Amino acid sequence: MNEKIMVAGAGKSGISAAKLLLETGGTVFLYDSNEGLDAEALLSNFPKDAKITLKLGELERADIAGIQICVMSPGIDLETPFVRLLTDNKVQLWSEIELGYQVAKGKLVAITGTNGKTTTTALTGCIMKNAFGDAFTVGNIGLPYTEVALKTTEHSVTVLEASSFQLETIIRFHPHVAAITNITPDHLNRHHTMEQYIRIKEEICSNQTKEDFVVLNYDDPVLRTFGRSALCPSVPVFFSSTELLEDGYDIEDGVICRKVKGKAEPVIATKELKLLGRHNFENVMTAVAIAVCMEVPMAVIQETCRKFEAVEHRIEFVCERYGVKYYNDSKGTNPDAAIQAIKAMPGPTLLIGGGYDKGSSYDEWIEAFDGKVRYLVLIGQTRDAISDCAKRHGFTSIMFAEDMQEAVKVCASYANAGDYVLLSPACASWGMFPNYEVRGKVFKDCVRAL
Ligand code: UMA
Repeated sequence: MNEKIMVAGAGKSGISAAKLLLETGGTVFLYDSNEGLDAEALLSNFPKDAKITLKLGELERADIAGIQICVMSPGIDLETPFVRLLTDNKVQLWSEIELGYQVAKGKLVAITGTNGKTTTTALTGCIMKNAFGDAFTVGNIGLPYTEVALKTTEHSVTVLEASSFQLETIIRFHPHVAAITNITPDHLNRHHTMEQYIRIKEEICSNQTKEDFVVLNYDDPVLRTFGRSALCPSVPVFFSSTELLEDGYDIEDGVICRKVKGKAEPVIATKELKLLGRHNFENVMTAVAIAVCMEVPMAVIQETCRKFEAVEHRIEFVCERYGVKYYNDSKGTNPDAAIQAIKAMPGPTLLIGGGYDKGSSYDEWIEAFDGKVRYLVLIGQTRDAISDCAKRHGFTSIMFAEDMQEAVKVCASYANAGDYVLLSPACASWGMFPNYEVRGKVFKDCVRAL
């Protein structure tokens, strides 16, 4: 890449992309619309003599003279005026994962979907590491693809979590195995319509051929139709947690099975897994299906699934105290995610909820309690709104706490042996914590101090 390439956005993706371009002999024009950023701190990421120029604030036509490619950070909306300026001037937009793909070697697995993609990516990454050794886990999960692309060899396997933002500007990006876990409404403020959001998710297979595979959720009508249509360019592999399939992956009498022409090969019993809940069994089926497509021996798949623990802050088991099991689901920052967590609890639960007000409706979450929640302990700005909503649904076992420490103490004193305590707030953490990670860590510290 010995031409001058623009990189838009100076966050994680932009810095990694710029470093990669410089290392491959390119010249970089790094741009960020936020003029409040510290230019010196940003430039300290690169060697002093690096061929890089930085511009913060408004992008002008003169800035992009001679530029033909712009590597986009995922957080940049394509309708932003500076992006229009680029496309009006025939600058080709490359997703950061497109740049990673064009430089990386070896085989690529890419996973997208509205929910479950991080857990599926983490589990698939572990399976690939155990099977092939030379494996990387990258993408929306937190480590940009461009950060590792130059370290890959033709023997490497890279497992990438792809968000709709990253898929919007791919060109040649071509995973050998792709997966779409499910599609439900999300990010519609950026993609506008469900049709558009679905189209972008399905882009993950756009460069695949009949030599490739796409793992799809049979229970999702959109994905079932897609897999069976001429629009799907690769071989579809279905999984279902609700129906028995002739071919694919399903759950028979609590055992995840691989089905070939109706014949079942047991893979793993769901009770052997450390992950809880039907949605997690779907994530495991997706990872197993991907691994089989990648020709990983079944024994390696089974062993890895058995040992795999939840991703931090997603229905993460913390510890057991006096017969009570504590789970941290601080990533349950919206009612949909919190519904999955409460459904996953196997018995009576004391639930800690509440936080920053995003204007969500809590009705479906309260309905999902389904007789399982013994006490609801509320913290944060939304506690009155949630309490009012719960009462409207006839749920009155509610207590308020001033902070996390008090909430954990209340739960510990009201819980009986055999109960579960779950932090799954259905709200963002802001107001009480800087982010959901800190909220989850504080919860775990309070629990471990009991
Ligand atoms: N920026 C502009 N102009 C704009 C918008 C943003 O210049 O119009 C600049 C900002 O000023 C900032 C930079 O772009 O300096 C931020 O870029 P970014 O938002 O793309 O963030 P990164 O740090 O590069 O992180 C991104 C992903 N962020 C988003 O998609 C919003 C991370 O996913 C991902 O882990 C990381 O790349 C590595 O691949 C986060 C996320 O929230 C976790 N993802 C969404 C989700 O999971 O729902 C999609």
